[in-house]
Formats: sequence, structure tokens, C-alpha cells
Amino acid sequence: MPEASLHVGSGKVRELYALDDERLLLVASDRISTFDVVLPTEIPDRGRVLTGLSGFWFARTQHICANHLLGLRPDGRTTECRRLEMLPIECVVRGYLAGSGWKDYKATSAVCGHALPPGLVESAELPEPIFTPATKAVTGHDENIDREQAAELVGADRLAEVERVSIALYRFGADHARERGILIADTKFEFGLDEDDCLVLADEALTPDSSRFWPADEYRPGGPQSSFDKQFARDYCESLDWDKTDPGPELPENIVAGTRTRYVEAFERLTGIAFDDYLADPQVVLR
Ligand code: Q0Z
Repeated sequence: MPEASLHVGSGKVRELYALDDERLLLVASDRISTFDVVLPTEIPDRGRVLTGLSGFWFARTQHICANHLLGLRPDGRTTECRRLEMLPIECVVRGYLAGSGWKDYKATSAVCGHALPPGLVESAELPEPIFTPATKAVTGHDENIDREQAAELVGADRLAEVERVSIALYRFGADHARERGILIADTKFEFGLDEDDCLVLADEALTPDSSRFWPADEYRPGGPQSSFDKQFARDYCESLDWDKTDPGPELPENIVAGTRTRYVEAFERLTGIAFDDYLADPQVVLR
């Protein structure tokens, strides 16, 4: 645990520490979850890939929105960030119909109040990206909410601002990724407010943990798509007779190695930077 800092929160695979009243350390471990269960086997460097990717996007989206990044530590897995007043909603943007968006569309032909054209298939690209906010569930899954409920939580003006900024961030990331062979089907942003009540992008951004990454060359609308990063681990887990409750299975070394390669490949494709250069000096993603 980082020196002289207080542990203030745990996610499934990340930890949060307070440096002081104004600054936090966000530490990404190498733990991985499949089917919502954290596995006993780590994927070496996974936390570094996620940290480096977030840093890359923070450095390149400052023209769209301010962000919480203060610096990356030499370990490559620790982000020093501004401590904000977090907004109580998850800002989800969907460019394709997957997950709960597909489920809602099948049932109602709409997603979070967005009426959509008839006849869309699973994984179809949407005519325009849509903003589908969700509440932050303490345990279990976030729940989609409509505009009215979101406005009650953050106010109508702030909601309009996070919608505009979230869609602009998604378009920037999805356009960049598509040119490099990765489809970002959807993504979740978290925002906070600084001491002047200015909107600030926080947490992680446009990573495979906060998004669905699909390999573009395998994209076939009309069914579920394979995950760019986790498909090996999911397929292995599906081949066992595991009931998908805790504890999860150990991963064999070929699955660990293949999964690590996919994370490193996502990093290198998106950043254009050799992962070894990131390991030598994490600041390379910020230039
Ligand atoms: C992020 C989370 C994690 C557990 C709070 N800049 C910020 N200011 C205030 N709060 C947060 C941030 Cl990023 C904040 N989370 C999510 C991350 C472990 C929970 F690494 N919670």
C-alpha cells in the first residue's frame, strides 16, 4: 500500500487512497473478473495497461473536458488525481446495441427513453450514440434511469452538460479506436465537480474495464460479439463446470499469457506506444 496514505475505498480490482484533503491515489491491481467474479489468478501488467490507457485518453481529451489526472507514478499502476465531489450517476454512452441496451430495446424498442428505429439486431451500430445514465449500485448491477430521474439526481443543467460532454468523449475515443481496429461498443464515464463547481472527468476513461471493446475485424451484427480483452478467459471459464459464483477458477498459464497479450495489444494499438516504453516511463502516454 502506498506510503503515508489512507485507504478510502475498494473496487473489485482497484483501490483508492487519500494522499491529503485534495488528492487521491487510484491503484489498479492485476486482478481480473469474469462473469462478475474476481478470479484467484492475476494477469501480469493488466493494471498498468488500464492505468496507461486512461492516462493516454486524459491527456488527449482536455479540449473536451477537464479531468482529475495529476500524474502517473513510476509503478505504472498508480494515478495521482484531484479529489472531487463525485456526481451520483454513471454516464453511459452507447454506440452499439449490447448488454442492457439490447435487452431494453428487445423489450420496448427504446433504451433509456431514446426511441430507436425498428428491426435493429443485437450488436447493431446505432444511428447516433445515445446517453443512457445509470445509478451507482453499491453492490450488483447499475440500474438504467431515464432523463427525469437523472435530472432529479444532478439537476437539469448539469445533466445537459454531462450528456453533451459524454457523447463528445465517446465519439473522440470510438473514432480513434475504430481507425486502429477496435470498436468501442459502449462506455461509462464518471464525473466530479471541483471547488469551483466545474465539471471534471474522473475515475478511469475509455478502458476495456469501463467499456466494451470488440475486435473490428470480427464484427458481425446479429449476435453477441467477442470481447477484445476477456474472451480467452471467458471461453476457458465456460469450458469448466463452474456455476459462476465465488470462488472462481484458477486460470492456466496459456490463458494468462494469451489474455495479457490482448491487453498489451489494445494498449499498443490505441496509444501507438510500445508497452515496454510505458513500463520504462509511464509519462510517455501523457506527451
Ligand atoms: C472514484 C473507485 C477505486 C474504489 C470515488 N477523483 C476522484 N475524486 C473523488 N472520488 C473519486 C475520484 Cl476518482 C472516486 N471512485 C471509484 C475507484 C476504488 C472506488 F479505485 N470512488
